[in-house]
Amino acid sequence: MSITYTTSEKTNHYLELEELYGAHNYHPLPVVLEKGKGINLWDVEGKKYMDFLSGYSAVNQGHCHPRIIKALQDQASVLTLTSRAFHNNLLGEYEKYITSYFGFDRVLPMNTGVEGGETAIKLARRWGYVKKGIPANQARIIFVDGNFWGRTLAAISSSTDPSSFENFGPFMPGFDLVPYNDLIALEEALKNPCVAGFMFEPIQGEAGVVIPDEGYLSGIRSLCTKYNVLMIADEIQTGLGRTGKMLACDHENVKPDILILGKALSGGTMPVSAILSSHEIMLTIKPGEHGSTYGGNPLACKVAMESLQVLLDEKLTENAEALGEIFRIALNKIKSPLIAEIRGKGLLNAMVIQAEDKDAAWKICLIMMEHGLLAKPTHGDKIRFAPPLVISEQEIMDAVETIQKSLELYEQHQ
Ligand code: IF1
Repeated sequence: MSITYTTSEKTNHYLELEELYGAHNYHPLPVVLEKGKGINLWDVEGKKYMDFLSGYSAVNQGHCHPRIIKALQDQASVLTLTSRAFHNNLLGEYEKYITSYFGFDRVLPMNTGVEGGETAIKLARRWGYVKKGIPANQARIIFVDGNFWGRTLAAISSSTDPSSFENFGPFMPGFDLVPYNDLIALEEALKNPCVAGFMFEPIQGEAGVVIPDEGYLSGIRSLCTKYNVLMIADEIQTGLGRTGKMLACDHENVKPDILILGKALSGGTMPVSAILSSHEIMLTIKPGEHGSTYGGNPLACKVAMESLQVLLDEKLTENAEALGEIFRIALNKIKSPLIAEIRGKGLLNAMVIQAEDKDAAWKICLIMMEHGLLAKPTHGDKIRFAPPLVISEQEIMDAVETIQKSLELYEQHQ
């Protein structure tokens, strides 16, 4: 079967430019977007879509949120970057704001999510040497199978996905893996006195929205405390309201030793990440020992404060929780042999597709695109549904109708 989608000359022009001049490190849907507002995107033909990817959860507050854009524009015309060679008038204010927002002592600002992860690992190693007493260069960090935390050499060194790491070696030493959702295996690994940290996603995103059993997060907390290992929660994708709590760790009321945030920290306007921790841990890094040209720049500080305040003022976490329930109930009512499973928390959801055709999920995404809904398959057979948290109940129901219709159309073509 071939799914036909029509791309006009205008769209083809943009596709061709990327085909000819860009690195081929992505395989996007053939849609060229030029405008966004709230949950909607528009392509260069003027066609309107519902965005069910949200820039991989960076646009929780909705595209071009007026308050975030205003903060960005206002600050952009006053001061954007000083470097950390000098102080700026917003860094301290932002540090106070974000630490009290999340209940941590201190913050270290970076830019991309993966830099947040790198920073967390450096900090855990440092803490391991100077506080836990791990012998020089022996520190180990434990990760879980199926983890995803970015594309740098360190990040791919912990990856179990060959498409992430193959032919990019040699890899970073000092990393170990345990199965996800397995506290017994974790305890075995933590017994090694050289372990400084355990880094994990409370819900695995890239792996296909994998939700651990209840008790996993609180189990991690107790084991990390028991073995004096830092609990490092990567909430870059799951944090900031996405799963129906401000942090996914809040589902089990646990507080990690190091919290990593990114993505929606800027509402999709610029790369802003941060790690939060205690005095004791954070102050093991001394002046000159870590940093970034753009980290903590005044523009990012302003935008991050506004992005966080919008989450609270518009009760987006509560909306994610309520509409996530409604969304999954409605999806579960769809009678389709193509659906193997629907799972998710809040507005981070996935539909697992079962079909002989291994490209079924991709083709269903193309049909949904034709009908005005943008979503992307992950790991072949899963479709992630993660709209901006500003979505309304009516829009959720419209989306479910489009999803249902698209599944039917795919079946009819078989
Ligand atoms: C790509 C998925 C999402 C992340 C977690 C750190 C980072 C990410 C939990 C790094 C990034 C992205 C990057 C994007 C695909 C993507 C993704 F499909 F892999 F699963 F979000 F859904 N920790 N996630 O999910 O953050 O450095 O990119 O700012 O194409 O690599 P970054």
